[in-house]
Amino acid sequence: MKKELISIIKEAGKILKEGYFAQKEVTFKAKKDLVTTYDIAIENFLKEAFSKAFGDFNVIAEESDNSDLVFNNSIIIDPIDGTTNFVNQVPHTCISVGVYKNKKPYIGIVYNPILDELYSAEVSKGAFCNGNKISVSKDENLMTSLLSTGFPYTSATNEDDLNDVMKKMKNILPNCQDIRRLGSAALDLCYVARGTYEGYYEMNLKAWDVSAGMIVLSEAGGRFTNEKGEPYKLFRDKYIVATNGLIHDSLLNKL
Ligand code: LIP
Repeated sequence: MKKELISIIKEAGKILKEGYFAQKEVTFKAKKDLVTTYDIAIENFLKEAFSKAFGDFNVIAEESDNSDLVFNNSIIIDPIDGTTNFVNQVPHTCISVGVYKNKKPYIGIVYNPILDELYSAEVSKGAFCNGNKISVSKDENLMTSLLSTGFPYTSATNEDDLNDVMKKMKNILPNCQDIRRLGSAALDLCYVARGTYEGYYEMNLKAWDVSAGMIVLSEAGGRFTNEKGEPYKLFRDKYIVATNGLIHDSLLNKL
């Protein structure tokens, strides 16, 4: 299944790459939440190809009405993760596809066609970037850790969320090497998986933002939980905290 998934996602990557350099029609789903005709085109392409190739799975996708779908044997798609980057030609943008069997992680693929980086993982078979095995960093010290985070779209409308972002930043920034905000949760998880970042945290993510990156990260030896240190659950948890495992408790303590 993994090989076939990758070849379909690479085809979809051509649409993303074409759109990245083209004039785009942008509409707003919420005050800060963008969508383009390319998000829809990639999603439709993937849904059609996956339904044909993998009939035993339903497809839960960011731009679709998923209300009558049950999460079980499911392919969870984000056609463009990092849409704001895509619109502004910041090359940190990707297609994210997570496959779940009986609600359990199975295969994760994250593809950035602009930088030509394809992250892939199948449970118990390791994590890879462009076919080369990747693993998390060995840094045990929060103070020398490069971290990443993201800011929720609700920062424009929900003062509690905004205050929580600022509070956590104030607790963590003085106690780590530095913090990045590159704008794609799927890629942020892969950057922890490949050892670029020691850790990453963010609130209000949706299942399609993290469904694939979580599988890549755990196959690379990383750990992810909610902010209380409990196993992170798709469709439930407000916060994801993802690390190399070694700094996990220190990061949770500061959050
Ligand atoms: C986005 C992310 C980004 C995060 C936003 C949003 P989209 O996904 O991956 O890093 O901060 O909250 O979820 O909307 O570009 O698919």
